[in-house]
Amino acid sequence: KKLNVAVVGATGAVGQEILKVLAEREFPINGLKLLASQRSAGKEIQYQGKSYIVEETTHESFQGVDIALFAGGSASKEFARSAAKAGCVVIDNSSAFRLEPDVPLVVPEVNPEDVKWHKGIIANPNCSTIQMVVALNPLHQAAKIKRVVVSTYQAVSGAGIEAIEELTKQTQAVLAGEEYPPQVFPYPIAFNLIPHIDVFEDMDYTKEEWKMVRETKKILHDDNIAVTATTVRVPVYRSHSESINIETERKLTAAEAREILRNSPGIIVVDNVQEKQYPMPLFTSNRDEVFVGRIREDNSLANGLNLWVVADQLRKGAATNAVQIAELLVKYNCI
Ligand code: 11C
Repeated sequence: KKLNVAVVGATGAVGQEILKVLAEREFPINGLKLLASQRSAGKEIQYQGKSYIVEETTHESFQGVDIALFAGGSASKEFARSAAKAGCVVIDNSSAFRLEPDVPLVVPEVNPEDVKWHKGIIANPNCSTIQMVVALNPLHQAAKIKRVVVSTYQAVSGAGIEAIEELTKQTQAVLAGEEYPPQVFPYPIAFNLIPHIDVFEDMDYTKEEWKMVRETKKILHDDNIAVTATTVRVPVYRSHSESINIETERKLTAAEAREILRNSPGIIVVDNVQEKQYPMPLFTSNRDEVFVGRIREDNSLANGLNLWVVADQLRKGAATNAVQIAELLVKYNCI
């Protein structure tokens, strides 16, 4: 069966990637509607050789739509509930509904069955959470993770198209000895790191850090996993990297962990230090898999492991995960 699909936020960094992934995976589309804010309405976008005009999103946009993929941002709060009421299934990439009890939060490699109990909205987790849980779930199943300590190195494209331009122009300006005042980020990102993503909340953690804590528990169905995070913006265009330390109930050797991860869905292990092989953001972009390397036993802990996890956050962290959820809806016949 072919479906009527809407993409909300079609002109943004994630929206553009959603269109690419839908085409690549040959998602069965009957009609395609491209929606965005008033500012982007009227723009022309090509999809599989056909030209589409972007329309302004309204509460009436979703009549006759089977699946609406929301790229994220403020449109979700405004339109997702009314889209669901109009009878379509919303796959939402914003943070608005992720922790709502009536909204499944799904990573297809981890908790695919959760799509079955949707009530009109399914949430796509935060990008840095997705790549972490893809890597952690197989280890959690094998040895039960008690605690996670994660530090992220997040690419500028996580903050949208304007942020990509800010990194380029600011780098050029610095090299030319000129000033380029920050607009998207609170400080210059060129030749710098900023340990601050999104707004500060409880206990001086950022919202991005709390997302990693709370979303991980919901996706893994385990409120007992202790998670603490430090999230950092780095001058990289694309692909988030994460240094992850875990403590498990049962001891896992590095060799065992490597073997488990090699046999798990959506993961590529790149871990041969003799040959200088480890994942890096420059080489994981435009890929759908989560890359894991630097797998080592924690020398300071009886049952601890260190991992280095890198993935294209616009693809697996957003667009690909959302399209995989759409594929699950088709597979489980729950549209
Ligand atoms: C970033 N993780 O890299 C953010 C972007 O909750 O979906 C994604 C925000 C979200 O800036």
